Amino acid sequence: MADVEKQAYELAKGKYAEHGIDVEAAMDKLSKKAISMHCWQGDDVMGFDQPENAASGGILTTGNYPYRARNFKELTEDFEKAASLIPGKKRINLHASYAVFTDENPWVDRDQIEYKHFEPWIMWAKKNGYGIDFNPTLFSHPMVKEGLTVSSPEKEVRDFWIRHCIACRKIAERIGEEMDDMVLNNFWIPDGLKDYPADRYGLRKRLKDSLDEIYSFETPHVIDSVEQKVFGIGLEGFTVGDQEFYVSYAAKKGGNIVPLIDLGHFNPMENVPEKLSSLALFFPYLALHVTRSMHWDSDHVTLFDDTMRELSYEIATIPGAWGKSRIGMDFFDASINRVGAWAVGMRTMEKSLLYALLQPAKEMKHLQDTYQFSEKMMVYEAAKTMPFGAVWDKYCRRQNVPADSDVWAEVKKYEDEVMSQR
Ligand code: RNT
Ligand code: ZN
Repeated sequence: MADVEKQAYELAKGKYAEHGIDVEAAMDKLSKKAISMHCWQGDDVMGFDQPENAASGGILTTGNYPYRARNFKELTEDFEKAASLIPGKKRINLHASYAVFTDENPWVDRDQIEYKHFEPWIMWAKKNGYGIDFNPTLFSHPMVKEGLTVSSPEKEVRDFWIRHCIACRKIAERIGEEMDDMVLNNFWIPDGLKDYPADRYGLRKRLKDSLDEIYSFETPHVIDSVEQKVFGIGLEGFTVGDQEFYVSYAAKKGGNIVPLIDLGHFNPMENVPEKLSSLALFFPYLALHVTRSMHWDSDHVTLFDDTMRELSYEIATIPGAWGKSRIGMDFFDASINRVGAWAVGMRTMEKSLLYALLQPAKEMKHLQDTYQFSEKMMVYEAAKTMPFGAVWDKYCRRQNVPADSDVWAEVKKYEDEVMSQR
């Protein structure tokens, strides 16, 4: 079997070389690019800080698969198991709701959290060689009033969330200092209304004023991203932070504030990968939430589909995009084994990037620029049946992770031995 695999790889390598594509260089490049793996797939976005903590406030997780992680120990052990099945470098994407409370550092509300509440995560990430990204949590909390946080008409509500966001920027900055790294600190603010608004402007003005307060101090170790959305669950009538708002806000503010693009946050007919080339011309970073939306922002586990291939093609071919993209995953499915969900979704990202690095991009660009559109179409089509699978298998083997067909056996074993004991 190993011989067959070896031969398949050598043949594939030769076939790609005929098109001037170096598979070794592609694998090497990919192995150095970190992908941010979101902590929240492991526990259905519940976090550790609220007693009634099922996700709410514009966000929802569905499914009843057993054995979700319930605390820091279980979540980190599941994360490590999943990471052992995924090739490439990893970061961990944390939400503020995952503060670790102990006897020495008892529970505080979200507007009072500090770096010390995340210290266990930092120690653990350092031990495992993961970078860290961060997110304030403006949902699943009683201070989300009628779907509003920093744009609320109530000053008390706005101030609570402004304090939370400021606390999070300070925590992210400290994490960056401790890790000697740039931390992506992403704001998804769910604010919206269920029905048609009577006053859109007022809500947006309050969002802007609150953000100005939140971003009023410098954080040199942080990339601040702002994530728009078309609508939230139960907030279908109006979204305060839409694309125009955040792209304008980030552009006007400058510095390290950038819009974050979530693949599930646009109208279904929009081509989301297409947006990257426009943003790349104007912003220092390309911040991404990679997910699979089905009919709406359903956050299904990412699979190797057209959208993933196109997104990756953009990242691999837009000048500078490989380096300045900050790729984070954002799916959460509670109806399947969560370690398996992480493994498949993250592997899909790696697989799509490898596929993109092996495309005859130079050849196709030349054909486009010389108006040879028939040939370009045919090269594009022919590239689809290149022996990509053999290169992907090789990459997995080199990275000491199982091939696609062996992932489930590993997950099932872990489910039987560890998860089912909970
Ligand atoms: C919600 C946004 C947001 C969240 C995470 C948990 O629609 O996509 O990014 O999924 O922050
Ligand atoms: Zn998102």
